[in-house]
Amino acid sequence: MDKIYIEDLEVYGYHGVNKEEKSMGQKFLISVEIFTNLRKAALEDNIESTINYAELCYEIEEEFKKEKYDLIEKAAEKLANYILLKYSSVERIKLNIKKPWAPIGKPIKYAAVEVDRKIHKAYIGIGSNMGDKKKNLNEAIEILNDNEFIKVTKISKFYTTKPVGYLEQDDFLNGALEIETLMEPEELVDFLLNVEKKLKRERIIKWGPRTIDLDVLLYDDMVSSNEKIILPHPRMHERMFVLEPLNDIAPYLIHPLLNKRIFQLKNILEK
Ligand code: PH2
Ligand code: MG
Ligand code: MG
Repeated sequence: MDKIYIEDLEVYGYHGVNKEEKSMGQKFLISVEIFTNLRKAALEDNIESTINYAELCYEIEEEFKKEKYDLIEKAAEKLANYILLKYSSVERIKLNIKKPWAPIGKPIKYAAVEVDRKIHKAYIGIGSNMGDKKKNLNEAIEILNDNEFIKVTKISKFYTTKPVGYLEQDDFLNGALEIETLMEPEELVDFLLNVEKKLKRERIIKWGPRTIDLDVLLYDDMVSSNEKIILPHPRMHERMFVLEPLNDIAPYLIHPLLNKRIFQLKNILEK
């Protein structure tokens, strides 16, 4: 992958645990490695087709000085997120912050942190079978979009579906979403649980009625089986109420374990 580098941009800032660091400030050195495709800019020789590193330096300085944090970890995370969200052409960023004057009473060249971040693409199954179902789905989508670390990039049609599993309940309205997110899978699950709570979902019967259900179906091409999240969703390929809406927004997406595209899984299940 192509990259743009900025090395050791000097910025005077006020991050630090000690109160003198916050009042007097000190020198920081900020480096970024920006993973982005440079071919278009190279072919066109046009500054509009790339990220202007001069502008970027000014933006980094301004963003870095906006707040005072205790930790350079926090400052690095904030800056990396800011750049990823601002520039959609950035696929990944490594951002390094050095503190050459770190007041630790020992001679060091510098103390530093580096974060390595990228935007992830995930697919979410949404469903509701209580109250105003359509309103519940739309409210959930709005809450997702309002989160600074999530952008809803595609929304499927909504489908009325018969309950699967526990049958003594009302029909569902189901859909699927594509999102871009800076959250890690576990964070995303926690966040979705909170949205469910906010929309007053009560977990009484397993697979029973719910105002809103938000399930992570796929996250990049990650395969995982940790306690908090199983990826891909272990039952997604058996459920038409998942595959039908997902097929609207990502028919050619490949299920990383079954090695089949969504439209193929849907065809198999229809037979
Ligand atoms: N969700 C379930 C169980 N059964 N049936 C339909 N039709 N739609 C759902 O979203 C659904 C279900 C558990 O999450
Ligand atoms: Mg579910
Ligand atoms: Mg669920």
